[in-house]
Amino acid sequence: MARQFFVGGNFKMNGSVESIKKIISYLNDAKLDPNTEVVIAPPALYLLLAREHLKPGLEIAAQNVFDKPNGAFTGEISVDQLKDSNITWTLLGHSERRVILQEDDAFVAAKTKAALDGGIGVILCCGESLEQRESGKTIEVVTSQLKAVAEQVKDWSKIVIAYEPIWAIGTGKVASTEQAQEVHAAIRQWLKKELGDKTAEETRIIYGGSVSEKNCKDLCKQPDIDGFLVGGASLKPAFVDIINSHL
Ligand code: G2H
Repeated sequence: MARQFFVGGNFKMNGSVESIKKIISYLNDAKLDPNTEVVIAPPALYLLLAREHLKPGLEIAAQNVFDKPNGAFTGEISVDQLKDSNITWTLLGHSERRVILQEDDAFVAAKTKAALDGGIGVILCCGESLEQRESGKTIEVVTSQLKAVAEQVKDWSKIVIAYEPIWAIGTGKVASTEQAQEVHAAIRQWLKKELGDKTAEETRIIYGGSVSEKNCKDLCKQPDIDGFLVGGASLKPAFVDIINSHL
């Protein structure tokens, strides 16, 4: 079965009530490729607003979720609270959280397991720094980030892997189609070896890092690129062109 194209919009810590409503009404009115699965990730404060205004069929992701059930965890949001609010996905392991908030592989894995156990889909981010790329460690870094999750999670059917080279995030420096395809193919090989043919065949591996309406067309032609995680451009009308990159 062909993998369904998946485009996520990561708003990061951007937006206001007004601007998020505006982006959503633009998406609601746009003609979107019906074969693309679309998920937007506004800041936590605006998740309910987004769910209230976004049309059915388009889904919403949190940018993070905690690995413990409801309780005394100031500042965190639980899987149950996401479900209660009709939020069906979460991003996890974004490099901005790994680097700035110092989240390690084990914590990302624990949160992934908690989300999946509670029925929330996970857009699981991985990626290497420029220094790691230049020292030839890209595949080793990316697969060790994924291995931490594989140690706790055997069913990957609700995981979408987002490969996001850190050096390409928000820099305007996109990985070349060859560089991206090479890592995506290596991730698929790793899935095959560690989790079997079916998981390797069916898991979506999307690319993130300065994706724009200009570079998406070439990237999406690569055999192992199954969609995009879009940051800056998801706040602009160009997001629709990226969703429709196959048309
Ligand atoms: C990578 C990406 C979205 P941008 O972080 O996750 O952001 O498209 O701005 O590089």
